[in-house]
Amino acid sequence: MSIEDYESGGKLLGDANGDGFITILDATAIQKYIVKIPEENFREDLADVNEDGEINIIDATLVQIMLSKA
Ligand SMILES: [Ca+2]
Ligand SMILES: [Ca+2]
Repeated sequence: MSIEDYESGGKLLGDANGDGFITILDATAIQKYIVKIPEENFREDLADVNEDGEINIIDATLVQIMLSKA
């Protein structure tokens, strides 16, 4: 997905740091969130990639899978 998708209202799931792109930084942001290291601009709604209501290592792994397919 592109920044245009994001701005048109589509949620860019996985964009945990809210910069409009899915990168390894988003997986890192989720991992930091899990161990309770504060992350600036962390987007809890976007970090829950599988939308199960919890932010955990599965979501970080899903971001990494998205990256590996890109
Ligand atoms: Ca991002
Ligand atoms: Ca989740």
